[in-house]
Amino acid sequence: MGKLHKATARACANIALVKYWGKSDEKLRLPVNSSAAVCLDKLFTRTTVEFLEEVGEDAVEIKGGFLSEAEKRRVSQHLDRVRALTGVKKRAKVNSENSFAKASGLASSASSFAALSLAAAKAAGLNLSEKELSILARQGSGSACRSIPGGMVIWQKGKGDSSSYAYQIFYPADWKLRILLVLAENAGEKSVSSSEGMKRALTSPYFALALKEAKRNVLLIKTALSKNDWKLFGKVVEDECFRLHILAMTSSPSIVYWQAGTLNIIHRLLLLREKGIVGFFTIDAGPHVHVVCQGKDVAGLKKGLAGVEGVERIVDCKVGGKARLEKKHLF
Ligand code: 2P0
Repeated sequence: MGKLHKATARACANIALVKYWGKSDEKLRLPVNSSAAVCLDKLFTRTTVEFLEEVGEDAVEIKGGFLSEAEKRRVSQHLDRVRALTGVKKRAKVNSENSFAKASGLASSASSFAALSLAAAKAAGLNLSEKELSILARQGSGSACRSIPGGMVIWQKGKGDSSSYAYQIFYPADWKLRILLVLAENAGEKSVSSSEGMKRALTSPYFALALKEAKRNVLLIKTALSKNDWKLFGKVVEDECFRLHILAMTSSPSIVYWQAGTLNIIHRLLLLREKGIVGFFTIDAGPHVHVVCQGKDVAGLKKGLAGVEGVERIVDCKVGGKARLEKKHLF
């Protein structure tokens, strides 16, 4: 066991290009299919962890936010995983801050559990490899495993706990990839959590077909990246967006994550595309639209999307880096 000390980590959120929407093992958070994602530099979480001398309850806080008892318990359970790896019995103090609002489909659990995993492992004196960290983060929240390597990533489904993790993959540099996060109005806190949504996905009559499509789309996106095929890349991204939302809408009870603004944004993007301004849409478990585009189209897209009804604001992201330790602590 290494020396205990205070540690702070920072991790980016990520937006799925091939979606994770169903588990084969809920406890270990093993997915039914491999997925792909890209990390977002403007959306990140910073977390400080310190294992204190005394025993008792963990003290978990989020700056400028509120955590329910269930959320605090989920953090404690994650700290238990780190304690089990090290033999550390002490309770921890955890402080976190997000660069963005929690929930409403902004993938805060991905950046949160990635930052928590790195900070807690370091604070407990563990030096884990990127793969080991990705596995640990996955156990806390599935999509968090993709925030560990950073960049463009594949989360391979694997055959079990030790082979289900994310790794970085190449994407063509000449795309100068950007992600415009177009925030839709009336988001609020999302009504159905991703974990619940994934359970319900199994009730959709289209589940088996959707799973087959997901497997095909992972292969197709790898092909698009290796062959520098932007059009194919975009086709897969949008097909995957619809795949998730078809599953959600046809679950029992059904889930509709979209708001009026969501559909307005899609239609405007299709119109702009006809004029040669290309941005591909993808939507997570919320109403906001992530527009994946090349650097050359950013100005045209921002201008074209600005006046759309139901749009709150646009966050212009570059591809985010890997989870890393920071010297400045939150307490
Ligand atoms: C994804 N989402 O691939 C999909 C698409 C949201 C929509 O992964 O239950 O918070 O903690 O493993 O990782 C969000 O789900 O779910 C998610 P848990 P998680 O990004």
